[in-house]
Amino acid sequence: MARRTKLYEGKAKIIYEGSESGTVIQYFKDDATAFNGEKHDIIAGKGVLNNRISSHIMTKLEAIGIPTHFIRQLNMREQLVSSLEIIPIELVVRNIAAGSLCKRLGLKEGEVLPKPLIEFYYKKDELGDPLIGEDHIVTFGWADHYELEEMVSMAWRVNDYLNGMFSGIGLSLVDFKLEFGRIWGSHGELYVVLADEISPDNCRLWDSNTGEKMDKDRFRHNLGDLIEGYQYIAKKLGLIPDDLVQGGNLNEEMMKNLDQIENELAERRRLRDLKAKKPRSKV
Ligand code: AIR
Ligand code: ASP
Repeated sequence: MARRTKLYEGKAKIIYEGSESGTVIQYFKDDATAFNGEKHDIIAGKGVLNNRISSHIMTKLEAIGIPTHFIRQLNMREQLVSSLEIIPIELVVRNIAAGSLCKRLGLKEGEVLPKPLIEFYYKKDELGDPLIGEDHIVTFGWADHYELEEMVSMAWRVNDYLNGMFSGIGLSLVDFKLEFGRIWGSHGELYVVLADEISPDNCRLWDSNTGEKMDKDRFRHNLGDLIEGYQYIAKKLGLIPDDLVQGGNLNEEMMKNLDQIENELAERRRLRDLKAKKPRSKV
C-alpha cells in the first residue's frame, strides 16, 4: 500500500488523507473501547463488520435524502468520505431506556420512553463527554441555531427510518449516537452532514423476541461474543449470506470476495458528486 498521511487517530478509526481533494479515508480498526477508553481490547473482524454495516446504512440514508459524508466503500476496512469540520456534539436518540439514561434517572432498563428523546453530549474525552443542553451548544458556539435545528430534524428522520429498517428484521433500536460535520460548497455555502459511522458500536440493538443484546454492550458488560452479535446484525441486514457464517465466525479471507461485490455496488450507488465542494479544513 502506498504511504499516505495519517490525519487523525481515534479509538476505533483512523483518518487518512483522501485520493481526491475534499475527501478523506476512514479506516475501521479492530479496537474496542468502553467507559472513555478505560476498557480496551482488540476484537478481530470488528472493523470489517462496522465498515460494511455503516456503509450500508449511510447509503440507505443518502437514498432518502439525508446528506452524509459517505462517498463509497473502498475495501474491507476503508471508506472514502467527505472531508469536513466535525461539530463537537454527540447527539443521542433514545427510544427505550438503557445505559446512562437509566443510571442518571433511575429508570428501569427496557422501559419504552413516552416519546423518543434527544440528548446532547459535548464531545470532549478529557471531560468524559458530559451531557449538555441546547443552550450550552449555542452559548459556547459549538453550533448555531440553524445547525442545531438541522441536526435535530435529521436525527428524527434517521430515527424513523432506522426504527422501521431494524424492526423489519426483528431488532429493536433502543438508542444510537450521531455525529455531524460542516462542509463548504463552491459558493461558500455551508452544509451540515451526517458524519462518523452508524454501527453496533454506537447503536443499541436488541433481538425483538428474546431481548438479547447484539451491540457493543456485549463488550462493555462482558455479555458474550461481540463478533457473533455484529455478524447477526449484518446477516439480518442481508450483508452476509447465511451459508458463510454457519458454524463460526466469518474470517477475513471470506470477507474479501464479499468485499468485491460490495465495492462494485457502492460504486454504482454513488449518489453525489462532491468534487465541487471545497471544505474549509480537514477533519
Ligand atoms: N454512544 C455514546 N457515546 C459513545 C457511543 N457509542 C452510544 C451508545 C448508545 C448511545 O450512544 O452506543 O447506543 C447511548 O449511550 P449511553 O452510554 O449514554 O447510554
Ligand atoms: N467508545 C467510547 C469509549 O471508549 C464510549 C463507549 O462506546 O462506551 O469510551
